[in-house]
Amino acid sequence: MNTYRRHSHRDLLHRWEGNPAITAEDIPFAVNTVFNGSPIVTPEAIYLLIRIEGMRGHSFFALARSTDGLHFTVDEKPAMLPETEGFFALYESNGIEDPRVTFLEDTCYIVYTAVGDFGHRIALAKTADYVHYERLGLISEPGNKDGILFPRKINGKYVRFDRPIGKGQGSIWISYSPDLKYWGESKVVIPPRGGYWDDYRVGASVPPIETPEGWLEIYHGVKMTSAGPIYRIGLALLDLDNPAKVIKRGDDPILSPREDYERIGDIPNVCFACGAVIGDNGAMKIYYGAADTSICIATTTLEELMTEGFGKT
Ligand code: BMA
Repeated sequence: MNTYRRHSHRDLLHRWEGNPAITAEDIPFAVNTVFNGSPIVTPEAIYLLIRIEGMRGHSFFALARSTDGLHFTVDEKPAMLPETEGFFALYESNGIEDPRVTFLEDTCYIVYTAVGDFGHRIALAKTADYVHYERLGLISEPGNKDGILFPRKINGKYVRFDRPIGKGQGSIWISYSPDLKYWGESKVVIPPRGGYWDDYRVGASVPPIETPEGWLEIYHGVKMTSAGPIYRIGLALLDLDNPAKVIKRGDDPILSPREDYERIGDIPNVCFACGAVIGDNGAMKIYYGAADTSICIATTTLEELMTEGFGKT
């Protein structure tokens, strides 16, 4: 049993009182919803690369700008639209979703989900100015999403998490690459747990955070109920040299849908993180999509996650 008692007496994370931080009303053009944003931290600003679902139903990305990581202004024009010509067009015909940003060897990479008539694929892009995005490749076949790059090579190889679907179930897998193009040595790392809050599907949410004790992965877990899925946020700690090895996993979620903005929306009962910002003192802001309808912020510290997020066991 975890020992923490917060806000609702049930969540470790602290919801920002200004939630929801970004809604469709904050987008300077007509959109259906905005959710699932990933932060880009530079010396000048904290940007959020956000997923917007347009009126037609296809998603794309826009850049939101901030100086405090809390109050954002969204650019007048989208930052990255689904490709309509060339190789990517066929695989992005239904949109691009859920960007996850990782700085790796001084390059800002974005792993996102390309959605086409053949299904969901993981794609890789990079940006130098956060306004222009260069596609590097589609790095999985269909049936895969929640791709995330580790922020450094491990044992000389690039490392990623992803979430292929097998037998209807979704587990977090790891793969390795010499060049960010060809991936292999794939194996399952974090499967769903029978009967738990994450018993149906799990996926990596926030790019792994390096701590002295291991890679901290903030992931999402789905429980399927008779009223539909519930998306919650939880923790796992992985070995620094061998991130395929789970050191421990929190028994309880650290954030569950409880507020109206998490309960009510296009997809109810969703807290779905895509990134976090960590200050020098370990203060954290976790950005999460709420009910696939807005972007919200939850705060904590690295110490709080490490000392209380895994319970007593
Ligand atoms: C996941 C992704 C997310 C979405 C979530 C909840 O599978 O598609 O984009 O926020 O479902 O609907």
